[in-house]
Amino acid sequence: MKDVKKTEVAFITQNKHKFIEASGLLDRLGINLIMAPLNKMEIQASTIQEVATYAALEAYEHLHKPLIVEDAGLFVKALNGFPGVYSSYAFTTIGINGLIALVKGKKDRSAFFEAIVAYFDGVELKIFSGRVDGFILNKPVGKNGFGFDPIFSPKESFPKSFAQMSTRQKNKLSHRARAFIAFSKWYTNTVNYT
Ligand code: ITT
Repeated sequence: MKDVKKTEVAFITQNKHKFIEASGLLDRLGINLIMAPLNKMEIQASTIQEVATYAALEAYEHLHKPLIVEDAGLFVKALNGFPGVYSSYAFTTIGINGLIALVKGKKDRSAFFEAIVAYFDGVELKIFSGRVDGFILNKPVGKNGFGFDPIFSPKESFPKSFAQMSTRQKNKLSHRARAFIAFSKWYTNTVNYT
């Protein structure tokens, strides 16, 4: 018999858009994600892997339950990967228009989003990643999503931006969906439901 409680995993995030994207996806895969809006400890580090790992271990000290932390960033080739690990800070300071200004005149508009999902249950620490390649648009388009969605177009759907997609459409391509799908494959194969 399935123990339903064992399929519950807390998602430490204050970003409801991230939660909606991830929970919609995992729900269909049989995992019940619960939003836990704890203040995620974000260390200064040079990679999103380090940020997510540290935050997951730290969050467990407060929650004592299986949990996920996800850290994501937008990496722009012409800016040597900026904003990358500083994406949240860049979004709240220079914002979308500031990023457009930085890439103005650059021939190479390629960029990628990467998401790291860090799972920790007190014993096992597992890291999963997902990436989507695309381009920075000249101007914001679309009203859906969050963050840099209006200026990022995945190469599979160019020139449509993430902000012109429904959550379901974004989940077919996004860095977050890819990282969470990798997590769900491992989780459903590994965690003992009996
Ligand atoms: P939590 O730490 O509470 O989970 P956050 O919004 O701070 O939420 P991140 O640190 O993972 O999330 O993300 C850093 C920034 O990168 C985020 O604020 C957005 O501006 C941007 N970002 C991440 N994923 C994105 C996506 O799917 N679409 C657009 N922008 C995204």
